[in-house]
Amino acid sequence: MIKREGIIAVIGRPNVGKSTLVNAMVGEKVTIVSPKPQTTRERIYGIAQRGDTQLVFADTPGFHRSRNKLGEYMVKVVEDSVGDVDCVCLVVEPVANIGIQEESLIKRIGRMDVPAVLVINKADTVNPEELLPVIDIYSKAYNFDEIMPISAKNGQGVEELFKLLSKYAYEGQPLFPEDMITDQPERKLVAELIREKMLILLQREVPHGVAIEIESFKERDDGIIDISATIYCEKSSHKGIIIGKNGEMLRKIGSMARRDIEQLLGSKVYLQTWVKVKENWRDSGANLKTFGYVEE
Ligand SMILES: Nc1nc2c(ncn2[C@@H]2O[C@H](COP(=O)(O)OP(=O)(O)OP(=O)(O)O)[C@@H](O)[C@H]2O)c(=O)[nH]1
Ligand SMILES: [Mg+2]
Repeated sequence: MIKREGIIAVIGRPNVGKSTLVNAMVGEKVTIVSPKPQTTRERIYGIAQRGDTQLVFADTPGFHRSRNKLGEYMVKVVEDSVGDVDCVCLVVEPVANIGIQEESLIKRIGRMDVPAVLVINKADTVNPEELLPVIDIYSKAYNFDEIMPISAKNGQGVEELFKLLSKYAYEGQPLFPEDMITDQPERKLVAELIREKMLILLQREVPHGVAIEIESFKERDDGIIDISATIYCEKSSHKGIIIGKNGEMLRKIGSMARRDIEQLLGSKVYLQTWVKVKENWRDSGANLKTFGYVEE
């Protein structure tokens, strides 16, 4: 029985491992991960439970200097996510240097006067003694309530971090039903898995200019789920790259995504994908709205 609940905002520059951390807390993949910065575009709740405590982790887009309307939206999501939570986790790389993104986020945390935990992620990539100067520089920059090195990827320190964050939970009813792992609808998770494969397989700007719309999602009598998805990209040259020679790239994206979607839905999936161009949609307010990138 859940007796304690809390909301934890997970913030940081792009690519530090925020989504990897949220997935590790939940124990399932609720938010996509890729080696490219600016993977996450929205606030995504990952719901994690241990014992009598439910912690709702708000994954957020990486904080960066926005270059288009989508970027502005992403930055706004981060800024908004710091309000009204029980604790903020600032996730950083294990480097003894505070970048402008971190500086700006620390200022924001200071203004909100919310409990703040510094999470030094990717501890698996450095020697333990290399963490000391990182801890030192950050503890001089801000009075963090706790500082904790972890590896979200291999799980090191993740359970300890949950325990530590439980301190900021309150007695009360769970915010979400106990069997729920995310606030994201199935269609959205499916669209995100397709986008994840594109971030993994495609280079440079191409995957960043992609938005996915699920056109249909139907279960057949034999249990197979038919999904049809349209991939919108920003330029016709991008469309060619996404489809690839003889359709090879699109097939690869489709089959990688399908495997993950089948695992997510627990049934066989038939996935059809279409590619369309919507010129510079990332700078069009109307298009952002169509793709669901709107402020609540
Ligand atoms: N070695 C190592 N790599 C990690 C760790 N955590 C995450 N990564 C890798 O770092 C990359 C970025 O991870 P994400 O979880 O997508 O990072 P993010 O902060 O959510 O990125 P954005 O959504 O773009 O802001 C991926 O390639 C991860 O596999 C870690 O603890 N150790
Ligand atoms: Mg992310």
